[in-house]
Amino acid sequence: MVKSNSINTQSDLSVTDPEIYSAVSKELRRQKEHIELIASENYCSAAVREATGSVLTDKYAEGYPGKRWYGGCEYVDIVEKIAIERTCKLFGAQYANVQPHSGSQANMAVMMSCLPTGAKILGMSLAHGGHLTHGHNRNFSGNLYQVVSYGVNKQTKMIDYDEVKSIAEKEKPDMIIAGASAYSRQIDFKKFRDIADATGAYLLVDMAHIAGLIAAGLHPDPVPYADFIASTTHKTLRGPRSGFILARPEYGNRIDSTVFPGIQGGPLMHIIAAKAVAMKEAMGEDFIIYQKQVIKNAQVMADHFNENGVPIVSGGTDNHLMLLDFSELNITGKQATEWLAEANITVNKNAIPFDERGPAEASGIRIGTPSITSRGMGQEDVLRIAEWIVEILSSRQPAKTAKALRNEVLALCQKYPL
Ligand code: DSN
Repeated sequence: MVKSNSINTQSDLSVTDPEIYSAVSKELRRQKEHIELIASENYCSAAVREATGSVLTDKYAEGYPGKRWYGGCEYVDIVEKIAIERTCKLFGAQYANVQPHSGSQANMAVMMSCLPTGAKILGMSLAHGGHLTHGHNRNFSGNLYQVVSYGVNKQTKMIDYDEVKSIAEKEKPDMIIAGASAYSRQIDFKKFRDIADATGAYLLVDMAHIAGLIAAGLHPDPVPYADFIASTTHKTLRGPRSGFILARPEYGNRIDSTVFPGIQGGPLMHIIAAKAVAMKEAMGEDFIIYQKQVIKNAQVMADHFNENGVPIVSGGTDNHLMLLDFSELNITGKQATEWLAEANITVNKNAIPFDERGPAEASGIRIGTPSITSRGMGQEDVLRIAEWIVEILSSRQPAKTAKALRNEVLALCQKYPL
């Protein structure tokens, strides 16, 4: 018999907390019945999810394997050591810290490990595809540091490395950040390294979006060039929602002490276990096949948009995402997001480089293929999705057209169950 003061570990969420159970169930149904095109999302495996729901959530383990502030860490030590070893092996790195709770915390730990307050950072501007943590004025990075930004070339909409170099020569930043959240072209990390060397800056690569492509050898590798690499684990890498850091080994101690006790307390050991599982999955042949299909699917969609009056920023994609450019169309990103939602197609509005609209309306949407590819969709399926999107965006009555297409979307979702 369960004593009244003991926790029932067998409890069913639907019984213990029907309100939360109901919201979780509805989210599962939403995921099953919608085509997910948010470029930063993915579906992790059942094994990754099992680890995130494991008893490791109960364990405090401040410190690092073998050097904890709490007793009883013998099993979580095994988990964290495996996670570190696998992360290093997967990316060919010599040092990894798997404790950051997110990509933002990973970036914060890197910057705070080597930059004094007031140092200067040079990152890609958010308006051109960068990230909040690369120097936005409402983020810690923009508050703690002096910020200078680079963007994309007005004609090509690609990073202009000569321009990055001339900004770096003029501004002499202490750190250059390479990496983006809405940029569809390969990033040349060697060129960034050369610029950092010529100007005496650290090079931080934020590979959050493309970590899975890099792990599969389908995007140039930042490891030989970067001083530090920060990443999330849940985008193309298809792990749990979290982050990690790679660095040259000489920076390891500084990073470790900045993550804990510098900016975080107890690590989330259940999530670290799930990261270890995801790294193992990413070492398999299937993972490479998956990532190839992610890129192929993105290129099929981009070609269809380009050929049917909805241009892609920079003309195409080399990775898992693309930005649709509405600057010459009479629609906004906000409208498109709402219309597509009527067809159970989920995207996010996104500013495009040199956008004349504000970010709340935006002149584009960002589309990514990691999630639909995880469902098993191939080129024919994604072409159909691109056709639906064009049909909706070019309709005189977009919301009505979208609603009329919803049953076809549902049928495709049913064909590829989660
Ligand atoms: N919010 C993520 C994205 O959507 O790209 C970046 O952190």
